Amino acid sequence: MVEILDSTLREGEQTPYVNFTVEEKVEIARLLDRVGVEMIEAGDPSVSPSVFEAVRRIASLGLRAEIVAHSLATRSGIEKAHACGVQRVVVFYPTSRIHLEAKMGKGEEEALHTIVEHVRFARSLGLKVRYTPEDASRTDFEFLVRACNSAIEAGADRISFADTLGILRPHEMFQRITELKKRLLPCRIDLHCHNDYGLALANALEGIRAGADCIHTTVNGMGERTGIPDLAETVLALHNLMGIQRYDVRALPQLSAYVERVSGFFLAPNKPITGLNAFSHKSGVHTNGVLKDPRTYESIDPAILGRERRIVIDKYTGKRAVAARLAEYGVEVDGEALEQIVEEIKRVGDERKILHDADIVEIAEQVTGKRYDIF
Ligand code: HCA
Ligand code: CU
Repeated sequence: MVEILDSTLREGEQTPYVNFTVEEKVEIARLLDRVGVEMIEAGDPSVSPSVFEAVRRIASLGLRAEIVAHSLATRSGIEKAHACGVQRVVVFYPTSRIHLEAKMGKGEEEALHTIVEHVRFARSLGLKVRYTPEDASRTDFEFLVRACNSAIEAGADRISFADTLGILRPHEMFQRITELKKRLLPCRIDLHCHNDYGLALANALEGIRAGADCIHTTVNGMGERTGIPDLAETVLALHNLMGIQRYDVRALPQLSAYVERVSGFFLAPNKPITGLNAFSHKSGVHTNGVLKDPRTYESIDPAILGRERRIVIDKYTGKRAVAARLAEYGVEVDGEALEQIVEEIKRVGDERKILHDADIVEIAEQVTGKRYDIF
C-alpha cells in the first residue's frame, strides 16, 4: 500500500520567508487529515517555542494521521519530540562523505555510533522511529546500507531515502530502491525527493515502482530551494494514473488555496492540478475540441476537484468558443455576424489587450447594431 507523508509543516516551513502561526498549522493539519494522508510531519520542536507548541497541539488533536516530529540526532531534540506527545520521531543524520566531513566534522564510524545511540534513545522513550540518512543519494552505497541496517537493528522501523539535493534521475531512483530493498533488514522505505531538476514526483513514482512504501509531499510543493513533490499532484497521479483512490481529491483545492494565502507563496498559473491554467483552454483547435467533448484535451475532469474548466477568449479562439461564450449571456449570433465578431476579437487581441466578457459582448453589439442588456 502506497502511503503519503505530508511535510508542509516541517519541510514546507523551510521555504524562504514562509512562517505559519500555530493556529494556521492546526488548520493545515486538519485539512491534511481530511485529504487522508497517512502521516503528518508537524515540525522539529527544537527549532523554536512556536514550532514546539504547534507540534504539541497537533499531536493532541486526535487526527487519523500519525503525527511525526523531526529531530537531529541529539538527546535534547528527541526529548522535546517526546514531550510534544507525538507517536513517531525522525532521527536524521547525514551519511554522505561531503556532509560528514564538511558539515559534521565526523568520520563514518562516529556517525554510525551517533545514529545507533539516538535511535535507541528514542525507542527507550517509547517512540516509533524513522531514521533519515540525509543526502542518502550521494552516499557510498555500502555505507548507506550499513547505516540503515544499524538504525533498523537499533529499533527504527522506517528509513527515509533522502535525495536531499534532487540529483537522481528516475531510472537511478528505481535502481537504488531495488538494491536497497534487497539489502535492508525488514523496514518500510520513505522517499524524500527534492525538486531541483523538476524530477521530484517522477523520482518518487519510480521509487514506488521499485517497492518503496511512502512519498513525502508538501502542499504547493514548498520546501528548501525548489521544494519536494506537491501533495495535489501526487494524489492525482496516484488517483488517475495508478488507480489508488483512497484520498479525498475534493479537499485538495481548498487546502492549496489556504496554504497559498497564509504562506504568501503564490502558485504559478501553470502549476498542475491547482494552478489557474490547469483547466484552461485557449486555441481554436483546443476550445473547439473541449466544447464538443472535454475528454479531447482533459485527462483530469476538473469536477472531481470541484474546479471548473475555463475557456480563454482572445485572438487564438475560434467561432465555436465565442458563440458559446456569448450564448452564456443570452446573445445568439451566427453566420456573417459571428465571423465579424471573431475577426474583431483577433484584431483587438493582436494589440495584446485582454478581453473580458463585457468586451466580447460590446464587440457583438458593435457588429450587430443591437443592444444586449446583460448586466
Ligand atoms: C534537510 C533534511 C531533509 C530530511 C528528509 C527526511 C532532507 O536537509 O533539511 O527526513 O526524509 O531533505 O534530507 O529534509
Ligand atoms: Cu528535504
